[in-house]
Amino acid sequence: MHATTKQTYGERAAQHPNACAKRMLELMETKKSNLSLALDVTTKKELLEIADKVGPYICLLKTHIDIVDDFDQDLIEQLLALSKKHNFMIFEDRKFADIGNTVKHQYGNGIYRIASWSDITNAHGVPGEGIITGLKEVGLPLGRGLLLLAEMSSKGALTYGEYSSKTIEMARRNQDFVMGFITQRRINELPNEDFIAMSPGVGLDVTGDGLGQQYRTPHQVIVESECDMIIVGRGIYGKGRDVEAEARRYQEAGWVAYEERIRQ
Ligand code: 5BU
Repeated sequence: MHATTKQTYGERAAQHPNACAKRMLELMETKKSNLSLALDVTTKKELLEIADKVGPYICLLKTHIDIVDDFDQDLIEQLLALSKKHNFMIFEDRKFADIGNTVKHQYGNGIYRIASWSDITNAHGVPGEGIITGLKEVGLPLGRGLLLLAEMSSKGALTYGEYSSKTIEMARRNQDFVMGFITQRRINELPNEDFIAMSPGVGLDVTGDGLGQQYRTPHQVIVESECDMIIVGRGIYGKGRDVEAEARRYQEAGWVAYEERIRQ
């Protein structure tokens, strides 16, 4: 077991050198939530309604802003207001994957201006370290944080072995901006390192979605794989589900698993 796995989120926050990671861990501790909602809906109305319902239970709202048909600046303003009302951070799951100069503009410009509102975003290591340098130029002055994609949840993903190890090395060299990983298991940490491990592909009722997604339970993710945060989408807002009841259920499951882990 890694050293940070046994520490509380609060203990880790107190000594974390990365400002965005520190804020994230503090929020998880005070709100008693390691649940992130992956809100993949395609209308502004649904996005805002579900975010308002689930807000009290989550520490992080994960968006795919480019799938919203009626996106406008008002959506961003309302989303930011909800993040203040319910005290959650925002993570645009943009998965940048181009050269430094291009991602810099994709992050800061265009109609979405992601860096202006999203606390956290993420990137693939495929293009090499320039992708971090480019994103950092825009994000670091704004106090933003970056996650690298170390491992994906989908069947047949190519993110393993040497690819994942090299991604981790890139993160190590950029700890001022890289705050953690999207991963299926906690990454081996060196002493004095603390990367937040966030894991998508979480569900309590089904094991897949017929399109390659693979689900594990909060217990598998938090206790067995030693990740810090569960990212749950359709398990909460899928067809016929009581959104609020499901959010509460996943928050509890994630927190119970975390308490079991730090007691070990
Ligand atoms: P779901 O409805 O719980 O399956 O949604 C999972 C979300 O996490 C969805 O927004 C994906 O884009 C995202 N995701 C993922 O499922 N697997 C990964 O490896 C990565 C992101 Br990276």
